[in-house]
Amino acid sequence: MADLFTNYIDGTWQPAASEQTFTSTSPADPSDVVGEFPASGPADVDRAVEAARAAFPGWKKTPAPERGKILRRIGDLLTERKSDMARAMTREMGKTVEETKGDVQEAIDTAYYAASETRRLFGTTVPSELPDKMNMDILQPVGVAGVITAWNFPVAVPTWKIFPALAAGNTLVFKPSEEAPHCGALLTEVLEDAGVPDGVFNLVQGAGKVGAHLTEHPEIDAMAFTGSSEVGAKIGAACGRDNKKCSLEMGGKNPMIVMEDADLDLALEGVLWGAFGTTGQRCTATSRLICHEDVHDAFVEQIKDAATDLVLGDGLEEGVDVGPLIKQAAVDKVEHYVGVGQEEGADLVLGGSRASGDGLGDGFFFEPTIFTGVEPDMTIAQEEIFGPVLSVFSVSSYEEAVEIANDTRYGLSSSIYTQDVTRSFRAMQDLEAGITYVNGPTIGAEAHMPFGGVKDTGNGHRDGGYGAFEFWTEHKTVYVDFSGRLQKAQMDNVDD
Ligand code: UN1
Repeated sequence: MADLFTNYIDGTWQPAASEQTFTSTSPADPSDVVGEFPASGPADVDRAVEAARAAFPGWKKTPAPERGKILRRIGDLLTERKSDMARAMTREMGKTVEETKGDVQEAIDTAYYAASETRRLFGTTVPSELPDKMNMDILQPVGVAGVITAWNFPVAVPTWKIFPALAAGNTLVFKPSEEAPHCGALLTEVLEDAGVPDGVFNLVQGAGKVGAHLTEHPEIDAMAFTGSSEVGAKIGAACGRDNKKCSLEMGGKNPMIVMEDADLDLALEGVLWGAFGTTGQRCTATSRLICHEDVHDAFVEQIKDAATDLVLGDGLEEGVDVGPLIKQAAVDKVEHYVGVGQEEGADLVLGGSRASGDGLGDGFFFEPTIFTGVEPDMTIAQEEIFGPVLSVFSVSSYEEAVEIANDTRYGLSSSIYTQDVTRSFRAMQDLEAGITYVNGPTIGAEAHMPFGGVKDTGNGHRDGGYGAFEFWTEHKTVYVDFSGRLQKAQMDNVDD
């Protein structure tokens, strides 16, 4: 019998009202059943939102540093449970244990960071234009929020939203990806055990329709989402219609530029990690390599050799570099793009197929794949593949490299390898992306820095660090008049 998991609403673990469930299995071995999870419906969402609404006034009133104490306990518990959680995460979503440990560590860093911010939720005081009057701008929570996240960073990315939101005094309903419900449950247990008050944080498992109902619920004030641009656009449209605050973190087609003066050994390590780490299933994955023609051929050979040596397998096993894709549909999608790449005339120089063989069983493994001769108008140059596929371009100048780098609807991360300080500073300004790495790959976000993208990747908000607090707070402007008389701004004290 598979383990049976429940939702967490108002401090109580409870099944879906319908008592329906869905199954989560391991992508490395689809016959390994992780558990049965509640296939929630509108009734469950309604209960969770009601609980969050009821808990909001008390949580808002709780002094922020008291909220911070709970966040610190969350960080402590995550630290204690890091290894066990990492193994459970790898089992459910596939990336290597080293990576899932990093994922939990990102959550730990975010917990302590958010806790420290609870003593620094600075407002401002500003001189009034009138005498005996004081102006202030104080920060208040937004209210009751929905959080919907993807499965690829099943603990870190939810916490980028949840921890700052809680620190700032918001109450939440969390719907994790239906591909990683166990990870969502484990995170919720940590919050419960750390003493987050009943109703302040609620977990509702299920598929996209749960998210849609949450988004459209009239008692929801804000939505924070990480996932595909298609789903994000729908959430954004619904929030726009209902005047809800909305933060969207979506796709990427992240370029790494390697100039002729780059340290190629360093760039090699970077491109392997950027393109094939997490099996390419990151919104920050290095999916385009834009290489100067002087080093292109030699560098591509180096990448091919090194990528051939990457060990595919169950992420729970020692020595494995690349885990499986998340599900059969992901294999189909990557295969589709490999076919389109070939039809459109790119050269498949490595991989391109589902991997099977020794120790791989029925897992959704895919060979590290490289295309050269990619042109900007090709599909594999433009669309997010979310798999271990690297599209390589050859360019003759920095200007051409930047033009290609920017020629996409997305704008999440970007990178340049060069030893030239002038060129690297130009790239920081020229690359149209929310994040630019110099001499590092397109992945490697730190918890206290804003994270997010421009163009179709986002809608102007940031996760992570102080960027997240800008989303999770509202400005309250306060005027205190101690003159004892009616003073009229714009009319008193103004020369004719
Ligand atoms: C994502 O792919 O959704 O910097 C986030 C990074 C990771 C986060 C990726 N820490 O790439």
